[in-house]
Amino acid sequence: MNNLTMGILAHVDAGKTTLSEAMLYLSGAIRKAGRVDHKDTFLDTYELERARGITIFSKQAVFEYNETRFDLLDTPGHTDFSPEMERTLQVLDLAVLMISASDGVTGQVKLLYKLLDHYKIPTVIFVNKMDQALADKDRCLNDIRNSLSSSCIDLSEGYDAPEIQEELAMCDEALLSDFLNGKKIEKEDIYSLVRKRNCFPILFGSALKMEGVKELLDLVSDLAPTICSSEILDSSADVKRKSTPTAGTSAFGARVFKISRDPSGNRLTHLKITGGTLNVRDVIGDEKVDQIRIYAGDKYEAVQSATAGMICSVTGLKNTSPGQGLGYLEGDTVSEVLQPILSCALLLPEDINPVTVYNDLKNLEEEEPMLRVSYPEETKSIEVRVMGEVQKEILKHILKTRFNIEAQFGPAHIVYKETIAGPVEGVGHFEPLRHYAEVHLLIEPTEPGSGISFDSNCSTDELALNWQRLILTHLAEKKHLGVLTGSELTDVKITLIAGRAHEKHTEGGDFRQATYRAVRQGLMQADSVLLEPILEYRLEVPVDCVGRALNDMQRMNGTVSAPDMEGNFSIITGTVPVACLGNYAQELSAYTHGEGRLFTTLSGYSPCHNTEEVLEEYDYYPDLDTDNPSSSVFCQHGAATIIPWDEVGSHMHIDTGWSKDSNTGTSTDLVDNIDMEALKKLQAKRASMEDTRSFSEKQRDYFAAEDELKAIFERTYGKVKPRVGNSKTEFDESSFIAPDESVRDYAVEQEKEKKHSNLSKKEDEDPNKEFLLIDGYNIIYASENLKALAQTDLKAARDSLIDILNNFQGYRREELILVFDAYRVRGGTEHVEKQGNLTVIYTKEAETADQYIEKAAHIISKKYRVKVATSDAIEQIIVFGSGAVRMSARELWKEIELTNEQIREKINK
Ligand SMILES: Nc1nc2c(ncn2[C@@H]2O[C@H](COP(=O)(O)OP(=O)(O)OP(=O)(O)O)[C@@H](O)[C@H]2O)c(=O)[nH]1
Ligand SMILES: [Mg+2]
Repeated sequence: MNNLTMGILAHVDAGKTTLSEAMLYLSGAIRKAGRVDHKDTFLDTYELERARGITIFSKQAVFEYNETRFDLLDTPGHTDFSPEMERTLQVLDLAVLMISASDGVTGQVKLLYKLLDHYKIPTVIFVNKMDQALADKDRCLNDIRNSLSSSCIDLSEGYDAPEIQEELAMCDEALLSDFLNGKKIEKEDIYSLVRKRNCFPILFGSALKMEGVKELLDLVSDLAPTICSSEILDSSADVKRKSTPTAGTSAFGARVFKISRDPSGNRLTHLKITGGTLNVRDVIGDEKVDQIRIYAGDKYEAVQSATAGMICSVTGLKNTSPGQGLGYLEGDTVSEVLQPILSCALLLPEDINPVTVYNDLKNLEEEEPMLRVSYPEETKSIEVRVMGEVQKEILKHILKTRFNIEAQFGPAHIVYKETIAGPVEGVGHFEPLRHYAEVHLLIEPTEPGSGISFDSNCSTDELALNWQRLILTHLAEKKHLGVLTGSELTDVKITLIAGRAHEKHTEGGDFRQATYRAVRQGLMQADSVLLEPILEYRLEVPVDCVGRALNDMQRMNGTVSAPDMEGNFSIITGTVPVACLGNYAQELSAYTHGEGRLFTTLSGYSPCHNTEEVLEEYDYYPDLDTDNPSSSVFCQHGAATIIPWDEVGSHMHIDTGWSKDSNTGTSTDLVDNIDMEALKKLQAKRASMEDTRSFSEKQRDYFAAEDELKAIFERTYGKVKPRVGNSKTEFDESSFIAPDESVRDYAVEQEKEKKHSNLSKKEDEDPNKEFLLIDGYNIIYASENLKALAQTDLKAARDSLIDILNNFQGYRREELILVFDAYRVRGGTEHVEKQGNLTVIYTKEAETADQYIEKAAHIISKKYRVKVATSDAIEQIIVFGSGAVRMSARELWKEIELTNEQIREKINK
């Protein structure tokens, strides 16, 4: 029996769920067809779906019809849930694109049509709601053929009529020549046209009245043998659709398309088996498959195994993610096209710890990866990406019901992107002692909306294939950030044009460093272009309001078509920046007294209409973004040295000979569309602004650069490994300052006991107690005075900090714990000193202060609130993950100053 995965896609409310219900009913899979309006459908099972009458989550069901087993996927039509819909596209063999006769071809339908093309999915069109009085078959047909493609052909009356035969023949050159030689076009020809996406049959009907549904079932089941056949067609479509089982192999392969949780909280990995068989207790990666479920609505049947072509949901896997390939598809990840264009801060009640919420949201992000949950240092509030208002409502509901969090959303911000205007060579070099990698990349702008692509054009004599592959993996594993605002880079092609490895010293992580740096170095030289999201709109207003509507759209930097008339309404179409449209729907409703209608769909990203303003607002300094450095690391006189991006060119070991004037690479006319003069001026201003930085900013920058080297190393090789005795750490040995000898004099046992009694004593005291863990050396080095002192007398600097903190402790409610690194001291042991009210801890050999802090924060945060003061960017993430809040060294110093002022004030009174 053939097994076909079929998805139903449409604009919101076109009748997808109703059609799914009708198919399940007619095939005998369910006894009674439910009604969306009666809140009793088989597939809209989630309480909010029933309440609102819309589908929010894609749902699956199985039915059999004419010797074919169908895995049916019903998808949400609301644009806020388009990412959920798009995820199903990764596994479809066939799509039913529904068009509501009353709405016609909407922007959303056009978007779906484009997506189906992107994923190369054979498609059948079903025009629904033909039972409604105003439904007009000819008008719909014209609309579809004009707006989508003339390969959309009406097969509702069969295919024998001469004009239909002609239309079909026009879909394929070979077929046309046969047709002109007198051949009649047969069913099989049509099936093969559909599979190759050269023809899109159209049927008409009413899902609600179950008219035309049987005809649709007949057509899709007739198509099944051709679509499921493993015969390779001459079309590129088959190459793209890797999710179709490969004939002749029994190797297991699967594509994950969705993660969700069942009502008991079990994590479900929804996947399509693309090859071989999956059995219960099979091991994927290093995880065991517990249960294999075949879902139908919210019910499921647990099975022992699932075979190629089937959709199933698996428990027991914790590390899967949508788009991931398993088995022979491992490493082959599908990335999504649609991305949220808005970002919102989550507003939480005061008594709720953002750390807990952050962790909950990270959990939720597995199910909706588009949320891109973040906790930016600057704003100190959780940010999520959202598609729109309805999704926000649903998120609020999920946070309340699943995690018992009452959250609100702050105002939405636009998600900008960046690209470049002309080709550029980016270079990166990473060579701390005993490491080596050099990478040269050609970065070229590509068509708007094309995203990022990667390629290699580098001789294997110069760089072995495995290193080349690694570089391509590193390019693909990260979202690269532009240098104007730190927004995501898009619409570029990055080609590896040269690279060098060292026979002995190159390690995998070295190429990661060199690659990331090469991208940023390239961007620093390029003319960057800020992109903003643009909507395609259709505005319907009463004729007497058209003047106002045209004015408004132009005022909002929109384009406008010449108005069309439809009855008493004027129709204007065009594009408008999302940032300008704001709440126009409300305004429209007011001035048209509720008669005007506005339809919008995301059309893509275009050069920003107010770049200068946005840059002012972002105030992003690429040089200060230490997580995304553009500099390179060279080995000079036996020491690692950071060379800034604008000087690295002459240091590189390879010269590719590439120059802006040589003819490689393509430019776009993006430059013409934006005010490059203004941009250049602004960039110059920003560059000069660095000299006007305040003292503390300069200090921050200075240390950021110094910390960078340490940070790189930790990012690349991880910090959990003990570092003493590991030869690879030698490069930063000189920069490490050994703690004073005298601190080792304490007896180990005594100290341990002290420390434990200290910590446990505190636990016994006040449950509202808070702890502040302080990374000692980081704080010393964030103060100009103490740093200078440390250079001549480290102990004096430490003592001075201890004094300052002791004073500070007297005015704080938190318990202060000051931690000093001792991990370089051979035979050094962990010990604790009590200095006044302050607890001072010296870490043991092979343990850094941040390792200690991480561990301690983890333990203490189970019971108490923990804050960590440090300036290490890496630590922030780790410590944060363990449930502690972080403050920077600068902030701690500010607080200390403030407290001192207060003390002075008190004394003076
Ligand atoms: N008159 C008429 N109404 C229909 C037909 N099909 C669906 N409807 C109605 O249209 C509304 C939306 O139907 P749904 O099946 O929920 O539409 P949907 O495409 O699944 O909607 P989303 O999942 O929210 O995108 C409901 O009120 C249905 O009863 C039809 O053929 N004729
Ligand atoms: Mg639905």
